[in-house]
Amino acid sequence: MRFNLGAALLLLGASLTTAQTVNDDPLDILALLQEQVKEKLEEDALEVRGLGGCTLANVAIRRDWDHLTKAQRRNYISAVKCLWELPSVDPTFSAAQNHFDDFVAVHMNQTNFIHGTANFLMWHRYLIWLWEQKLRNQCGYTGYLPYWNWFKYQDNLNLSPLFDGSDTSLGGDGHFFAHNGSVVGAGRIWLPSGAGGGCVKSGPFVNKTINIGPQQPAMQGYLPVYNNVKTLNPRCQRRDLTMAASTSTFTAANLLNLTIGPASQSIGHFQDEFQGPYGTLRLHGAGHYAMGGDGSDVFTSLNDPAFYQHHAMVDRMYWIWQVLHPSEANKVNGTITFRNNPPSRNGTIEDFLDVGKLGPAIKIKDVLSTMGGPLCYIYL
Ligand SMILES: [Cu+2]
Repeated sequence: MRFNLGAALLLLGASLTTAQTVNDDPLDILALLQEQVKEKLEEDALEVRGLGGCTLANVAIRRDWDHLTKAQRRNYISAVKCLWELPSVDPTFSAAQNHFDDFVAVHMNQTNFIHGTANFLMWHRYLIWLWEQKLRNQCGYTGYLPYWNWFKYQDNLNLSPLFDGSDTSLGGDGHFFAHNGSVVGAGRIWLPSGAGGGCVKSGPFVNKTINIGPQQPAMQGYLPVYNNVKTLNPRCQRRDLTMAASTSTFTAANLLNLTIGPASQSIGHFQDEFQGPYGTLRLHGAGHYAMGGDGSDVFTSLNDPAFYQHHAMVDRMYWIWQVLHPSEANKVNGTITFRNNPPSRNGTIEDFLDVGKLGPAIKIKDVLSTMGGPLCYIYL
């Protein structure tokens, strides 16, 4: 990464002035960023924030999956299973067999209006918050949404407590399925196959049936059915843990660029770099393609339950960036269609986030702060 890291770090002052380099462990950099964020939040706490009475004393804390106890992981897993037992709430989703499927269907319907758009970060923030609320309010989950820390185990995801296939993971790799890798980055990047690609072999969801999609899986040989939310396609959930995506992308250079480097200078730069300029692979995409299989489908990646841990990490990066860049934190950039295709108007903070029957449509400006409006959480 060729940018002046020293200069970027000087701007931040305090705990990041000991210049980090692209050769450092990204976990160490993340710890310093987190420390910086904590200091800023404590300074800000002296001011009146938001209307919801959210303070550092009562804020919910979202944690690394690896830092949950096994009992907490089991609690989360059983709440996810509970969501499959709840009925679908939208009769127009005739393929949805349960409430888990509703989330897949809402995302599928919205795909072209929530990716490569002004609302990408906020729409996904709101969706995963609703997921967290449902797990807590309807399914007995007592914690908050755990995230997948991308910067650990990226060289061997099989060792990650999230993907190790144990009964306290979200399932392991898929059975071997011979295929010719994945095509990503607008068709310009080929990722070689991992050791999986078939049905998830082990873990708590091994007998789970998914019902919607696939529509556009990046994994070769996994044929889309070009369906919609009305086409029932019951099948197993597939995964192909793909270290070619995680090792190459979950790097110190990408982390620094996004949080304090050139890509951090404006919301436009930040979100474009996060999703990957046309024909590139960056952090958001890498999580999806590292999961492979169902998780690699831009329309229906929510069929992989680890979608929510991936997007919690996306949201954590957004949150870190917002706290560190307050002059840009409340802005949006871009239009309301996927990479402005077809051409459309600019998005604004007055735009509504449409999540169908999963929850009320609320305005972007109401989710810009994780401690104002209806939201009240931070990451640790
Ligand atoms: Cu999405």
